Amino acid sequence: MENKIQIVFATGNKHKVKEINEIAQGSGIEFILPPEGFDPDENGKTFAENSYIKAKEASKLSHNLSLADDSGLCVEALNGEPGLYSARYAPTAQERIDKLLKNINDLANRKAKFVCAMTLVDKDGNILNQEIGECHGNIATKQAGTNGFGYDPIFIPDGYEITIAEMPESLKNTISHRSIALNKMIKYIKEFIIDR
Ligand code: ITT
Repeated sequence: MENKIQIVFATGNKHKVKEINEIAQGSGIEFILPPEGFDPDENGKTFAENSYIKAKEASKLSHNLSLADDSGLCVEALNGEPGLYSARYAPTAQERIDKLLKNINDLANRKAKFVCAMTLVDKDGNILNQEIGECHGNIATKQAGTNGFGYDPIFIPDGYEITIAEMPESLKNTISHRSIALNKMIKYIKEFIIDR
């Protein structure tokens, strides 16, 4: 059996862990949830800063290499909103979608991007590497599909005519902001940690 190295993935969002383990298949890395009590104060001013806050908190609890992602949807016509506040834009996932569709209602410019910043820290919380991934597209006029999570039902990536929630998850995982950032991070982990 393949001997995998384990890295804590500092999140409370189970969809993210599922996605990153699918993206990381064959890399020799397994991402595991942080220990109980993981509850970081995400008060950073950028995606990168928040990903560092989460990774550092997970390394403090687990004494293990830890990776975190902070991500969100930035809508051009709404000055980048909900952006850093994507998870806190409204109380539930459906209310967040409804609010975004209402706010963008009659705006012609529907351009948007998903952004994912990742930070990898060592067992003492020192930053080893940071990466960014972006996925550009447009906000749909109405929601469609049930795959994925969050704003996937209203985001149509460039080059496609369906929302991410209408795609098989295997396709999302080849084009998403998270897969772009993670593939760069995996390259770093292989070169500087596994093959060192
Ligand atoms: P953790 O902080 O515990 O990792 P979270 O869901 O709160 O979990 P973020 O603070 O990074 O994560 O917020 C990201 C939000 O942005 C997330 O809740 C979704 O609403 C949205 N989002 C991020 N990536 C997404 C994706 O791949 N598809 C759809 N929505 C996404």
